[in-house]
Amino acid sequence: VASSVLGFPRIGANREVKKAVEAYWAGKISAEDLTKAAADVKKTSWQSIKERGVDFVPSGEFSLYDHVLDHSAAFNVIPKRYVGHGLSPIDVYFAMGRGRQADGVDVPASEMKKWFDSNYHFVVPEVSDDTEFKLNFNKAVEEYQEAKAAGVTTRPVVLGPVSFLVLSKAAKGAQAGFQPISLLHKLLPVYKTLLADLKAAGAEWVQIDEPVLVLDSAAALEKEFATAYETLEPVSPKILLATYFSRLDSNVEFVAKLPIAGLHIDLDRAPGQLEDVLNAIKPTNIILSLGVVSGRNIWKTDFAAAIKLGQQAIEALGADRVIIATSSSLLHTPVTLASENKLTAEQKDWFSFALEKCAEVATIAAALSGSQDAAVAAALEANKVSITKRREFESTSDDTVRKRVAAITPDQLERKSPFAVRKDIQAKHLNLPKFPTTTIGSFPQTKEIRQARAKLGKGELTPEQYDEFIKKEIESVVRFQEKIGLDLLVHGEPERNDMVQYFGEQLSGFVFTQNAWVQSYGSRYVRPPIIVSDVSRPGPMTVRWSSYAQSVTKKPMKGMLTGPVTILNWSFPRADVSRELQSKQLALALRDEVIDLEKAGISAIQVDEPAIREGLPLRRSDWDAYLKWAVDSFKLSTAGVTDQLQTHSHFCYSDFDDIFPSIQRLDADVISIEASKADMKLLTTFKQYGYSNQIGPGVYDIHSPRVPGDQEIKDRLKAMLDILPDSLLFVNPDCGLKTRGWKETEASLANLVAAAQWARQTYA
Ligand code: THG
Ligand code: ZN
Repeated sequence: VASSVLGFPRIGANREVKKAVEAYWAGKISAEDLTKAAADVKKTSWQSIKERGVDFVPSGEFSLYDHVLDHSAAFNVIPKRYVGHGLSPIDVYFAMGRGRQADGVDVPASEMKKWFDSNYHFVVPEVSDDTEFKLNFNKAVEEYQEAKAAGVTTRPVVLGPVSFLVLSKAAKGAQAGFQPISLLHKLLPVYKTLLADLKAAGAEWVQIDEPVLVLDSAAALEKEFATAYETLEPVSPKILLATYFSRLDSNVEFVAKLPIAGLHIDLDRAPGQLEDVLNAIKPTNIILSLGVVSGRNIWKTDFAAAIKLGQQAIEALGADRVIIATSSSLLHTPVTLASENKLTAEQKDWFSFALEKCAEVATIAAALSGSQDAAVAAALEANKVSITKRREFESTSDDTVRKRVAAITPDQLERKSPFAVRKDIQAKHLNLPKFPTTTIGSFPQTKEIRQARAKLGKGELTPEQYDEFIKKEIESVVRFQEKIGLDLLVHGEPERNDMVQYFGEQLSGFVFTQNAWVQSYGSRYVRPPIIVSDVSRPGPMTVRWSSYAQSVTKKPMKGMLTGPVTILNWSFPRADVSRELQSKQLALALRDEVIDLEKAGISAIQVDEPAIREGLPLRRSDWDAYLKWAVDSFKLSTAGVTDQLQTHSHFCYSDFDDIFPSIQRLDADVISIEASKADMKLLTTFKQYGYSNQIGPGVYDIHSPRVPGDQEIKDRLKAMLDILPDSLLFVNPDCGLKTRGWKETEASLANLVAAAQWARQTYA
């Protein structure tokens, strides 16, 4: 039984790659320096994976920005707007990822989308009938050779042609109704060259990722898969077809007929699929790679449970047809537990990060191979002890919280009166003008704010000094908003780092890491908190800051919270209880916070749920169950207030078509959405569904430093009012302002306020 890892984090144990990439952008290091920094990290990763006893070490999945973008650049899928500026290939690559505004070049970034149900974003390829695929470079071969020179023979990884096209979108100007997958026959010759070169370079195997195989939509792509793999197999190294994040379901029927040498399935997310898959591939020669070590979570693998699955596969297929693997790439886990110095020994014993997971697959494979090695026996024994201790810890629960969740009643999910009644009560109470202006919550996180937080961490500022600093920041943000003329104010969130981290730190049931960075997009990383036990709120989390902010102004102040579903999605969740239970516990903690905010005199509260869409299961048959508890959790957290309190929510990703009825069911008094990019199509959807509550479609895009002109904002408002009733419209930017500078924030918001004033006169 062999062992295998599907992919590895790119950042480097000390964030070397992130730092080098950002230094390159800042003009501080050369392209050669960047290549060298990346080469060092790759070499260390390959060697460390191999040292832990892994048979199939991945290469080629490393990236300076995003692996989907790497494929687009390699296949010449480069939108015209990036061409002809005289940029070097690496600068064209980065321009596609993050846009470029310098030396007379002004091109926006390509669209990013969430990678399946993860918090990782990929850069969406843009294709049309005009796309001229060619192989600009062969990263798979280059990194195979690079690893070989470092003494490691790897199994290169490429994203499969069907997934590449399914994840692509039609380029601007493509014919109406154009489907990217229609380009398969044009793209396959490029893959043929890529794979033939890989074989010529000596690669025995190649891992071809086709994650779209776990989607319902793949059922209609049987022909495309057959064409692709019948074309590629004759020239390719042996193909391991990798699927992950969900189950194959009936797609396994046609997958088993493909000319592939191996198939990888995710048994972390979908252990129930093993039997079906075994039955389907038993009559073939296909080797099965069992994804038993989670690539999405950080809990130590229960070896006994994994070995059981392995044995089941061995019984059906024989030991030489079974591989033990990570469930997906380890991209979604932090590099190593060795960098954590603040976790207790007990906590450290619960977890396993990427490097530790490499040792896990090797040990499980060795055990299944009948190894008599003393080190393997010791590792098995140690795992048994760790898992037993963790189970003991997990069996302790917070009875108060458990009972409270069990006692949730339907009336706790509903506001006292329907929206139509609440709306008038709130209008009187808040005294907001028509077309009220507001912002999404955060204001620029300046260098001074980040420095103050760092100083607090190092003990260079006392908590009292830090509090004074934050109060001053809040007061100045309030004065700024009054001066600009905004109606519903916010405190600006200077006290928060990452919002999920901020709330996790104030709740019990979470633990924190120092270095457990996970890539979100490009050079941006997050450090997800880890939920380890029942969640509760030891005390108010935001009341102090919100009520201070309210105390320095007569205008209404909006309280700012992150919703239960988003906190859950952007944390590493427990694996011993359901996501539903964790979400409800978070919801109760937030419910108490919302009630306390109202008691403290706050009259509007925003509970953000930007991750509600990304948490949607990949298989449609699982949607209803998720949406039920996700929406209920939001309602539970927000419905404990009086009718006069105005609840808000915000969604960063406007991909709502699938979940529209659930957005309505949230029953937030006001929602703000990212509509500035998606044009007006989204609003038409809202109208079609008859959305009845108030709505603030972003009137400008905050993801760019560009200042929108006031006429531009007026035009947007006009277009919105063609679709939505004027009594329901709020005026706001499309997301929080924390990544922006003050200068453009001031100019943009001034134009926003002017446009709202114009609308009040025009639509009086
Ligand atoms: N929090 C979390 N996940 C998220 C977002 C978030 N996922 C989606 C979206 N927002 C991603 N956006 C960002 C934006 C900025 C950063 C990360 C994700 C960022 N990170 C800093 C960096 O990489 O340098 C580190 C921040 C820190 O010090 O904590 O700027 O808002 N959980
Ligand atoms: Zn947002």
